[in-house]
Order: sequence, then C-alpha cells, then structure tokens
Amino acid sequence: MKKLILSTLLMIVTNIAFAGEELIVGVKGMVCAFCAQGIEKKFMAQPEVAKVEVSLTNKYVKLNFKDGKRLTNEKITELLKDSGYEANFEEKK
Ligand SMILES: [Cu+2]
Repeated sequence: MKKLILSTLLMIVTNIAFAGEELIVGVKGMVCAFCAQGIEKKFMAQPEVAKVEVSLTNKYVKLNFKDGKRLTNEKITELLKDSGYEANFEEKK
C-alpha cells in the first residue's frame, strides 16, 4: 500500500514537471510555408500558448500550453477559420 501511494505521488510530481498540456490539431487548407508561418504567428500571439509547432507535411499544428492554461477547441477552430483554414480534431497524429 505504501508503495502504491509513493508511486502515485511520483506520478503527480512528474506530471507537474512536464506541466502544460499538448494538443495536436489537424489543419485543412494549409498548403505552403507561408500558411504554416501565419498559423504559427497566430497561435504564438495567444497568451495561453507556450510553444507552437506546425507541420506542413502532415498538416497539423502542435500546441503546448502554459501551466494550467488551454485554448478551447472552439477558440482554436475560430483562430484557424479567421485565417482561412479548417481545424480537424478527429484526425490526430
Ligand atoms: Cu500558403
């Protein structure tokens, strides 16, 4: 029992160390490096976002959020739509 508690505690500590949720969202309509750059800029301008990685080849955007923060799927959809792209939450890679 003690062991279980200890490993649970360890898990919690590890999670805190790697805090900041990661989310991969598919992006429809992204065709060139300019698109990718624009999307990256758009997300980096959001205060909740710590890191953005755009894959033009695989058509997705990987978002790393700041501790305890997150953009809602609706907000992400809206941000992408504003730039002329479509968010795809189904097809995660
Ligand atoms: Cu483009």
